[in-house]
Amino acid sequence: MHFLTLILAAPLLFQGVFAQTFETDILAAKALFNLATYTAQHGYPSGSCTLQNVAIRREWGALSARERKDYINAVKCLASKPNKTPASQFPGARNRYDDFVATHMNQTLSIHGTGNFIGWHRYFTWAYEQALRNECGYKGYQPYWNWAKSAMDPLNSPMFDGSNTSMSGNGEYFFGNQSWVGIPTNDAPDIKIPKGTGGGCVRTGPFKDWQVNLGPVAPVLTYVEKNPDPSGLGTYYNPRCMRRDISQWTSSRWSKDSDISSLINANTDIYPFWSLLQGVSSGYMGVHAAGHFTIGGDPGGDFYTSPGDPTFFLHHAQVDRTWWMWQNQDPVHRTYAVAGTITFSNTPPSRNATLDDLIDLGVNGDAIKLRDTMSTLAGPFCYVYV
Ligand SMILES: [Cu+2]
Repeated sequence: MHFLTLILAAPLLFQGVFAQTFETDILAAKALFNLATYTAQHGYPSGSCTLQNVAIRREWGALSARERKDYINAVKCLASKPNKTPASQFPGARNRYDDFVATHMNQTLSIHGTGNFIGWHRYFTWAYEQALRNECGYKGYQPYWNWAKSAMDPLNSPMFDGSNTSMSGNGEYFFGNQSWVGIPTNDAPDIKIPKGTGGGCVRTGPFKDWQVNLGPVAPVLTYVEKNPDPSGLGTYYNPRCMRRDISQWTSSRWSKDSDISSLINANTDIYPFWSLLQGVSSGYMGVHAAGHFTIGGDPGGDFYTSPGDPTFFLHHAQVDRTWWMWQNQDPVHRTYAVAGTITFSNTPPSRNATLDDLIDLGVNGDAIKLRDTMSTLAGPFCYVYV
């Protein structure tokens, strides 16, 4: 598709209720337009990736039923292939999907609340997309979950409605002994998310028999036992069902269209954008945290093990899209902007992250520099969002 056609057609690619995502749709179209202008003036940042051959990542609800099934089948295929992670490191990693969970668990404290947070997760999500394509014959690209589309009613959205073209639905109702989930922790809650209508095993949709093998390390559900690994790193084989407690309470407060657009529009410097995007502070949840806690459960709500729920990658594609939209409102000044240090929330205090810092995905990808993750048209990447 020619690039200008793409810009003009972009609004038509959004199915569902247009008004729910109007402001961010405009920001995404503007990002594409600015990127076209930028590359026309400055040339392409890498030789081989152009806006004529670029991959286009689309929203889950905008994919056809066939396309969604192809994606689902590729995810299941990955979970049926042998792992590459050595048993000496992660004895519980039993398949190729677990390799991605293990990589994230291994590095949790050096890739969150850090300067490499958004770049690391961009590269991680891309490496997962490549594994689906190269190892499981998937022909599409990584879809994203636009939180705004489902913010008011996630349980009836194409993502979570439990149909055979969804990413499976809520967990079964399970009361347990818990009436709320504490964020950031149950012991020291800044926000208390009231219990939803799930909390038990996911028993609808394509992932109703999905087996979680690793973790939990930091379970938000008090009735889910921690992984038996005495090191606390959650590496032992711990097969269990996937649980969710999908939270409309969370999504309707913090991941609406206006929450995303104001994050982008109100923060022209990288530091506040990066900081507000991510986490939790004084009763406020950034869109990144809000997406994770809209899904909740085990492993979805676990800081370390969250990639064990396959919606992780659709969520992080939208985190990446949010960054991409922010970058490309002003590509000249924002593409290579970095904020943050190299330790989680700068604890213990550490130096600032730099573009020369290495990002390593273990068995899932070569080490590259943070610089190489900054443009979706350079480094290993060649994609845009609509
Ligand atoms: Cu993460």
